[in-house]
Amino acid sequence: MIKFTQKIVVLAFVGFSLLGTGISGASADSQGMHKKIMVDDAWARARGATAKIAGAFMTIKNMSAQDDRLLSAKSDISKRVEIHTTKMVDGVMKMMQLKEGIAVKSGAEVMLKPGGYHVMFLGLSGALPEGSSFPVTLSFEKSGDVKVMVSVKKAGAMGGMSHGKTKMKHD
Ligand SMILES: [Cu+2]
Repeated sequence: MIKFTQKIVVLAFVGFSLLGTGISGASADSQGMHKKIMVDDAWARARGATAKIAGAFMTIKNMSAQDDRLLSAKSDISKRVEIHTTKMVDGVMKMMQLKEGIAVKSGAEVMLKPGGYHVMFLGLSGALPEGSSFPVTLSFEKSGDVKVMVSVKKAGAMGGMSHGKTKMKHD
C-alpha cells in the first residue's frame, strides 16, 4: 500500500514536469514572442483617411529575470510614434507623452488600453480600415526591438475615450 502511494507521487511529479515543458514550448511559437518580452492582443481603432492620429493598445509581458522598459516605437503608418498615458485633469481626459517610457518589471504584465497607456501615431499617412493590420516595432531598454502586428478593429471598439473627438496638444 505504501509502495503504491509512492508510485502515484512519482507519476504526478513527472506529469507536472512534462506540463511545464509543454507550456514554455508553446509560448515560444506564439505571435509577438521575443526571448524575453511577449506582446498580446495588439489592436487599434479604425480610422478614416482624414484622421491625423490613432492609438494602439496591447498587453506587454516581461518573461525575463530583469526589469525592462518600453522606450519608444516605430511604424510606417505615421510621421511620429510616441508612448502616451491618459490622465483625467479637472474632468477632462488629457494625453501626455511619457519620455521615460513605460516600466515593465520582471514577471509583470502591463496593459495598454483606452483611457490609459497607449502607443500614439501622429501624422497618419492614410486610413486604417477595419480588418487590416500593420507592423509596429517596440524598442525596449534591455530586450531591444520587438516587432508586433496591430489588428485594426471598428471605431467603437472597447469603449473608453476616442482620440479623434478629443482635442489634444502635443509638444
Ligand atoms: Cu495619445
